[in-house]
Amino acid sequence: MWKLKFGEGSNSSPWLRSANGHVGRQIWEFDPSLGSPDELAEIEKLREEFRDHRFERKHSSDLLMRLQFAKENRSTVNLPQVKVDDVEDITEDKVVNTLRRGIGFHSTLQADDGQWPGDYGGSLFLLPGLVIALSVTGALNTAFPEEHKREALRYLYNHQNEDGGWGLHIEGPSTMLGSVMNYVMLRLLGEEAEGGDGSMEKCREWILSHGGATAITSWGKMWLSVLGVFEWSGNNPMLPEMWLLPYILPFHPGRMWNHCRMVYLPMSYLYGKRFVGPITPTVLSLRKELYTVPYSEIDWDRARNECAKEDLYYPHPLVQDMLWATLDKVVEPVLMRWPGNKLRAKALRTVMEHIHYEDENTNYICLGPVNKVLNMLCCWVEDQNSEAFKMHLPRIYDYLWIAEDGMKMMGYHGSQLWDTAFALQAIISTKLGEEFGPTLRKAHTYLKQSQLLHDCPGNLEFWYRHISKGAWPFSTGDQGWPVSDCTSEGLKAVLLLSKLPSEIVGEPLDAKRLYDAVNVILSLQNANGGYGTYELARSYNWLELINPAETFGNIIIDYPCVECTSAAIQGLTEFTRSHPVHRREEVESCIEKGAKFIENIQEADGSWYGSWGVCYTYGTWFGVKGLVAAGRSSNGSSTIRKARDFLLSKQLPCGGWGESYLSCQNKVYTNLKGNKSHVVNTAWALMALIEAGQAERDPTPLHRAAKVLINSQCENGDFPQQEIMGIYNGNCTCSYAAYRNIFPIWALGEYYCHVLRNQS
Ligand code: LAN
Repeated sequence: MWKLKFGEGSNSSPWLRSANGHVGRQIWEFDPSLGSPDELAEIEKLREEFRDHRFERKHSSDLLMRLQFAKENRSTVNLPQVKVDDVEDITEDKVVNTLRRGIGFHSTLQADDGQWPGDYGGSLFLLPGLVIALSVTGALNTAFPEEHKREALRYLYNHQNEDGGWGLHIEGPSTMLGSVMNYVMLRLLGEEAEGGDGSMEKCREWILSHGGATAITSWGKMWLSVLGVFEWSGNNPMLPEMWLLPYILPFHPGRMWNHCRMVYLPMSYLYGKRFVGPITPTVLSLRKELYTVPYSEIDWDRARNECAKEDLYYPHPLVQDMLWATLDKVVEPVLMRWPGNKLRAKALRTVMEHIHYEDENTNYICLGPVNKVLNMLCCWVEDQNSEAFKMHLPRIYDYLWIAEDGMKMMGYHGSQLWDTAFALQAIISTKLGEEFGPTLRKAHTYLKQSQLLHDCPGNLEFWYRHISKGAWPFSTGDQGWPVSDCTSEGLKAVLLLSKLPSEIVGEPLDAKRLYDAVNVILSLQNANGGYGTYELARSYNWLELINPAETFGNIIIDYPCVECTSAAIQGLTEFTRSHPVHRREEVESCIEKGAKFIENIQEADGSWYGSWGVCYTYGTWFGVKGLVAAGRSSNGSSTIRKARDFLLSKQLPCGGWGESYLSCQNKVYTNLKGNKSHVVNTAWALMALIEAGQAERDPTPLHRAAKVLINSQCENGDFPQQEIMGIYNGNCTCSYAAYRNIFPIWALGEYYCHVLRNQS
């Protein structure tokens, strides 16, 4: 049976390293000796249910983890489920009962190290990259024993669309990237071209009828080239020499968004080396299976700029195509020959230095799933027996997650810190926190143990790194990348805890460490007042012109967004309440500049566009919350009134809100199919309306929203998993498995304290 383990796990490896005792590490292990026949049958049932409904319900409900925890941790709350028939039925008792059951249940999902583990899957282009890398390095069979393979296959077949292809993510329509990558992965895992009960053939038909694999996006071209089923000459140049250019140039890679920079870093190494894995019979066969014309007749120069229309989210502007053509025809030939190749060798050494720096400073977890796998491959290409490659291998499992739909690769190696900071705020908002002392105390410990205490080593400028000391990461201390809003949410959470009795929640964080967090937040404000994700915006918006990734928008620089700016304002205002004098002027001016930025980016209809969650309900919750924290109110500010009217105009007849990920893609508010409501959107909208002063105006819409949340709660205190709610780069989604618990609790907590209790 599969078991979720924490810390080192049971197969500890001499190559596995941690700076804080592996706090927050979550990995699934298979142990054939575990599981009674009943338990195994129960799991099988969950899997079958998923498979039977896979076309209607694309999102798994993280049931394997929940089953495991249900066996291990008993909830201390034992209350009957409540339902309300109409809004007059809502009483304080019923809300408190719902909250106690909700928190009681959510507490059972907390790991011993204090964080909330969970599924962070959803994107479908990640696992194939890992399988390709493992396959070319010859590590596939050892890294993926039978059970892993079986779960990977289960996942793939569960998420194949009815038309035979795969999307970019679990809810998306078929794309060339998703289809080709997942098809190739199935073949590498041993599936025959005619296997899978017709599934393989159906996928091939999809691929061939949409132009064949030459129409895959640039990232796919790179992966296929590594595997040997695409020619490097069919790729646009990714010059490692970019890293040798002077930093003053606006397009220097050191100025790019860290996720973009860290992905193109190893890609430029593989491109610069023209690395190709061993040409196996499967590779030769794939060359025949994936194209509409014989491999030897493919026009690779044309292929450089081909892209299926299904994949096109950010089409290349003409100047970009001209740029790539020049680099390809003029610059690259010089760098491939003497004396240009001397420069190439130097550039490759520099790139490798940066790769090792990233690996070392993240304990081989790396910034994200894409650069993790690419860095691992580069370490192997540099030296097949390298220690670096061995250090990478055990960290693969940090990214793999098992649920009833199979084994997936996650978009990060978890959202541990993020979920913990939110869960704490949710529980504390209910004013029932003290009943859940042990939960709060453990989570508090997690926050303390995960704060980053040092900057990265060496000259930060040389490594293009911002300061880290005092920041919180998104996941674990070992991963170690500071994130602006994680720092703000972490700071808010520890400040709220510091107001509760320390006998219950543990000692508060040292003031010195709060100051360090504040220092990080102050340092991350851009000149326009806004906040991006990890770093300052280091270049201009127009640089997006050279974004070569057709499937992702806004990747070139670290764009400021409403969420991160609002979080910074909230963190700082909370801080000034308890520490009114520390760097007072800077803090005040930072808050004011942040608020102005938020006002400036409000949409004409009163909403805000959320970049990292779906979408206008998420953005608007942050927009309103940030402005209210900065002292604006609905009486004084038309901005907030407009936001309130916007949200009210989107409330569904049932009283809830349900927003589709398509909102983000199309930048138009879009209801979920069938105008269904969603507990997470409903919670965000309810909280935003409460902040916006709706209770004093007319509480009826709030009662109606609360009714939806109360009635959605399941018998065991859980809430249902509905459509996917995480988003990135405009076009791809990811799962936040804990949101369905956290946000209904939080919203009902606010509703209970600020609407119901105020009324009576
Ligand atoms: C994340 C995950 C965390 C997330 C929040 C902190 C929630 C957000 O408020 C700020 C942005 C951030 C840090 C974020 C940015 C984009 C990420 C890293 C991801 C959504 C997880 C995966 C995604 C990453 C870019 C995926 C790899 C693909 C590329 C296009 C490089």
